[in-house]
Amino acid sequence: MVAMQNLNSPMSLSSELTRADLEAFWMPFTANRQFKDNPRLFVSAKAMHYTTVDQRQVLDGTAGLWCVNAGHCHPKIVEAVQQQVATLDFAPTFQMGHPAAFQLATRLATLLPGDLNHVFFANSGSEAVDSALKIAIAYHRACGQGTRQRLIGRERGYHGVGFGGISVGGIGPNRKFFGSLLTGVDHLPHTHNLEHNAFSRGQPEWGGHLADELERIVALHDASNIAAVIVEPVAGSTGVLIPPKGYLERLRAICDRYGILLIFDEVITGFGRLGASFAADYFGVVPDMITVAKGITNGTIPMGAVFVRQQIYDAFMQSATSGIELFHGYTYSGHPVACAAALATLDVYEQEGLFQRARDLADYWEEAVHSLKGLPYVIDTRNLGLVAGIELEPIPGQPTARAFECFLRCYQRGLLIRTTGDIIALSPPLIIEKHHIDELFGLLAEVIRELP
Ligand code: PXG
Repeated sequence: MVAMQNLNSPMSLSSELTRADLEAFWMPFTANRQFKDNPRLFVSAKAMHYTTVDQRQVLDGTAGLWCVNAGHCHPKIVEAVQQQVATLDFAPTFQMGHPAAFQLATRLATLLPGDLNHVFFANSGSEAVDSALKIAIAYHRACGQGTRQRLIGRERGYHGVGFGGISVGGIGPNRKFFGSLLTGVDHLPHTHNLEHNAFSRGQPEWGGHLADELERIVALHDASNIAAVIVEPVAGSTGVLIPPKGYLERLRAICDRYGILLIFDEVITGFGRLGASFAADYFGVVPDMITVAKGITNGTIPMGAVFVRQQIYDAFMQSATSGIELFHGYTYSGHPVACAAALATLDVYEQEGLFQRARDLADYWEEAVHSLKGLPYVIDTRNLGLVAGIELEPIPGQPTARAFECFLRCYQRGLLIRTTGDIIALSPPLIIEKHHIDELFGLLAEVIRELP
């Protein structure tokens, strides 16, 4: 038995785990062999910090994976989960129900923009996205427009890992290993352009016209064949791509012109990340559906959801002759423990004014982000709400290596960042204080300066 302290890992000193103990878990989106040779393990968390297995504090610059908006182990959420699991551990929502699912949907409806007022529950962002795509196609059929089946995503879009999500998604490696995917999918061009927009503060000036590419796709296929367009209002996973001014408005206008549904995937922008309930509110552009996950339960219990407009729900209720209107759902749709977590999370967001807090801190955050301009290898800094992207010049012939080295060094120095390609993405819990922001960017600047 090889004790972890004998491995080449300064982070595993107090672990009881052996190298062999790490073998069975096939880790998601991870370089398994590399990680297991040099593991990084968290054992607890509180508010803004993780504690590592060797009892070091790590400042959370990423809210876990964009989900812990109210900070870690919030006592009110912990208590709500504990109570619920001891009271009603599970109840089916197929032809049965329990109060918390209805309460949560009603509560969410009050938070939603426009006439989005119905909620379909799933368990992850991926499931929420696949649900939304299925609802879009079935909706048009219910309206007597069953030829509208094509789906339009965007290059560099991330919509989870279901077959629907990777089909409309625009990330090469997420697609190339998995066969023919969904048919009938087109992609808008992405909007990222350093030549025009490097070091933009907030929304970039250049690129609104890229939404007009949708007109080209409509001309090619005819609107009568197109069901929906899905985009992240701010793309997260591919490196914090902020929508150019006017872009989302133009997408909305074109969708309206041709009767195409517009879906915002707000899995990372939902629940306060930009300083408003949803990106739809922040940008003042109301889509026909919104997909969420992550922050809906503060990351505590898995949950995803699709929010739909009144007219979409009505189309199903009016068209079905009788019986089940939508042949879709998950065993855990509206799981009681997830509902309890979400209700408590919404209470905390409201009582602590966290969305407003994010809005109030956004200027301070922006200054801190752009203070990195001029450091070695930094070719772009960008920000919106409490999100930042810092793009590093790749090492020639070794894309991703420089940012990953930065990630490892930050972790060793007590800071959790997230990297994608050669881009650092930051999205802290919304409870972050100014001194944490100073600490975060101070550490990051030091690490970047010391990069080989
Ligand atoms: N849509 C969007 C916009 C997302 O960001 C999903 C769907 C899928 O959610 P699930 O719950 O199925 O994972 C996501 C997930 C990162 C990172 O570092 C982002 C996500 C997941 C893991 C890492 O950017 N987003």
